[in-house]
Amino acid sequence: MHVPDNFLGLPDPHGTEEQARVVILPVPYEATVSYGSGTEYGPRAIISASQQVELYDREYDAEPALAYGVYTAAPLVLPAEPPQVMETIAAAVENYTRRDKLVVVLGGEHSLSLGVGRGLVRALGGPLTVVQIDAHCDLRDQYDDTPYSHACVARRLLEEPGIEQVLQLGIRSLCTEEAQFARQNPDRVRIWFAEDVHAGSWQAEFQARLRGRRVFLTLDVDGLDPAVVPATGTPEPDGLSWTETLEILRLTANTGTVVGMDCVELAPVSYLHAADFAVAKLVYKAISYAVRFGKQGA
Ligand SMILES: [Mn+2]
Repeated sequence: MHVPDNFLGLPDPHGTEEQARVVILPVPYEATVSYGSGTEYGPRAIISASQQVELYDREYDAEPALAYGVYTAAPLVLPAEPPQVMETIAAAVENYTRRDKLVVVLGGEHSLSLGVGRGLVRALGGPLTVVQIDAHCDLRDQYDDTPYSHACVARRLLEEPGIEQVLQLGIRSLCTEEAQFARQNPDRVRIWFAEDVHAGSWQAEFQARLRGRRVFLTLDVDGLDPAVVPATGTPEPDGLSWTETLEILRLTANTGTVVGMDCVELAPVSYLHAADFAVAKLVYKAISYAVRFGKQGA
């Protein structure tokens, strides 16, 4: 059987731009990777793997994607310099968001989230809360002599007009500068380390900080345990389980309003296709939560 080459392999009209509530925007951007490379092949690997994901979701006893529709756009063509890259991403995200689409950017390295957040604020205005699943805080002011490094993206987002706060979950690794910055800016940065999530002690304050807020969800796949997603540039031991990650995504979407998201830092390896598949399935779950599939008004 011929499978259409889009996210989830959706047949028409569920995969058409006109019908779809959701737009998958591949952004194969890689410029400042510091350890393992290959994130530019992430979008292609996620889309290919997604064609093996069952449309039927046991949690809903339904095929959610057929109800809301998912259009897969062509990969974004990017200029050379990071400031222009961010503007190109922001323009595309703004355009789809203004047309009432939920944009899901597939990366690529994490620095591209600056463009995504900027585009969302331009389309919707502020304030916007960033929910970041990640092994790393990405709060450095500079890294490898550039402010556009993947290691700085949360710091850059906090400098954007309209970005109110960043809530980080799954963190295992940070530097002195990042620890100090977080300590000095408690209203704008809240970190829940992986062990906080394991202990189940994060939900009450997380919901309090999120309730009634609009959310940009940025999902760095290294936030998950490398047993689930081994194919990523800067892996860290421990991490969020599959179940914990789904709980975070579910609570985020049910407490705030997810207005856009990205999924970054998959660096596919041919014999580690379990990683591609896990990420594809995770993106599908995150979308169904974000559009509040099956809930009143959805
Ligand atoms: Mn990151």
